Amino acid sequence: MSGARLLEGRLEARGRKVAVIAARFNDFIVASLLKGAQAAWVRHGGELEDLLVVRVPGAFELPVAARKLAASGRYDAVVALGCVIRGGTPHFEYVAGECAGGLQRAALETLVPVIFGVLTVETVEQAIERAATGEGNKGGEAMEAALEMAGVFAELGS
Ligand code: INI
Repeated sequence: MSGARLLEGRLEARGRKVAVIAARFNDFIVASLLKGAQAAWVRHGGELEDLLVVRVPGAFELPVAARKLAASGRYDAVVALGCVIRGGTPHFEYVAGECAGGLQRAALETLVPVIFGVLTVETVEQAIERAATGEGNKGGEAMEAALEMAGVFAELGS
């Protein structure tokens, strides 16, 4: 709509404080998501030394760690990375559902953007596709969502 005031977050890592939490479960996938997130951080001007990476056992533990980091007041955004494969567990609904709901609650309760970089897929093949190097890596997309939200919130102020 013409004339409307538009507020958008720029993809800029300089000066931003971001924490990444990465589940260790399915690490053969999550390690690639983490690489994608780190590459996006650097691509947008960040220094790797300025990025905090926290490891937790599995996707189920991501929300509590996200809540703690977000509530600390030290981060502009938190990125949660994990991988839940339906074929791999009868717990899929519990793990994936609680993880998604818990991450959203962490964001709403703290008003710090918490980004859902968790693959919830049917098969290992789908997970590999979404964690591949380069464009389409969901870890990279999650980092860009974090930077965009951090930028929007910086513009909105407190
Ligand atoms: N954790 C995952 O991150 N992905 C999975 O696919 C998964 N499966 O298959 O169960 C999984 N389970 C572990 C869970 O997240 C917790 O770490 C564990 O239950 C301890 O609380």
